[in-house]
Amino acid sequence: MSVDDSPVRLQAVAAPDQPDVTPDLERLYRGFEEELLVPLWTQIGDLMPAHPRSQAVPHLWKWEALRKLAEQAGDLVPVGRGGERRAIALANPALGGRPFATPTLWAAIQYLLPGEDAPEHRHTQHAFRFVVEGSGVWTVVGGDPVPMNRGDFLPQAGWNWHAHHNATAEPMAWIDGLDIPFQYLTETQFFEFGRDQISAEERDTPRRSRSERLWGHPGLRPLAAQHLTAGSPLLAYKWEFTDRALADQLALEREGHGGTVEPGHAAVRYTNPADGRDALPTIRTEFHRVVRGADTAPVRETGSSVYQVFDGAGIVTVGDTKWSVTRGDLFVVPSWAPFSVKSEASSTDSDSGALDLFRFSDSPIFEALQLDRKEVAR
Ligand code: GTQ
Ligand code: FE2
Repeated sequence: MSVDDSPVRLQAVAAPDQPDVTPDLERLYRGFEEELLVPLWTQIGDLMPAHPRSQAVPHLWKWEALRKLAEQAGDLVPVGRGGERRAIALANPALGGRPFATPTLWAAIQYLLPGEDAPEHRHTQHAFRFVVEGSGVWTVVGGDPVPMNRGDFLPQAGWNWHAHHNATAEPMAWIDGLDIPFQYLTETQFFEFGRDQISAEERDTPRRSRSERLWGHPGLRPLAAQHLTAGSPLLAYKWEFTDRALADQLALEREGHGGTVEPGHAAVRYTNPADGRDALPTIRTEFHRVVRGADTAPVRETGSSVYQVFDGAGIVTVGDTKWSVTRGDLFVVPSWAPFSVKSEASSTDSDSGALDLFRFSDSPIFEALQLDRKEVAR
């Protein structure tokens, strides 16, 4: 990730721990170049830094700007076979113009007009949807139509067939998160087109998916269910449950029974009800609520995150960068960059009085490889 694509041009340099720059040394370095060899001593600072030095930079995308451009794309760009999705990705300004929010994570706004279908396909990339506003689209995963409403989180592990279907008279926007950059870098991707049209039954618009009816009961595992595929069998985590979990944590804290990660900061992780692990194999997903006036301790972690403001407003600090954020805004926290927030009222918000943040990260990858590290300053 930190190795750039241009061939290495070896420079003999004068430095205290380096040999004198002589014609012999120059010849040695030209010899290395001809044989495509690179000596460690010229690269060690970049290849083996004392701590992660991310190529990605902190960056903020304002929801209003994204939404407006997605609407324009809706007017001008059809959705169909080939392009597959009207999804517009966040491109970190330090990642060479690639559609990568971070070195491992894809984040995009997707937009579907009334009556439109995004055709069926499947891929090894693990994915999710998160809804910050609107409703009316059903994502059909493995033949199961799953409604999408504000606050809902919908994981969809790799290799599941999926299509999206707008069954209402309103356009809808939502965000997608995928591990596209990670699989691009590790060269592990497969992709297949599905049917051009989904069936009439798959165009159903139930209030709850079959997956929720089977797996969506806290602490109750269906005995009949075989769950053999990767990732969560529960295809939607509805807002009412997330909201209640966070409200309960804060109420417990007020009553003196703990429950929060730090004062005024409630948080949950979306987990797989079949095994208690992350809802997706490569992507961790969380929801954080910081009550108005509270701030969080600066944290830095290996691996990168993308956040979306779900509600409220506040000040976000990532390393030396500070932003005012409001509903829908998306921002990136690079590996090992210290991150903290302060929940503050803004002139425009009309909310519950807390800063609500949806977060996704690549932590499961690094936990599996025992490369996870975390420091909390406070
Ligand atoms: O909705 O299936 O943003 O396959 C990128 C790739 C969305 C999707 C994206 C995808 C999808
Ligand atoms: Fe897809």
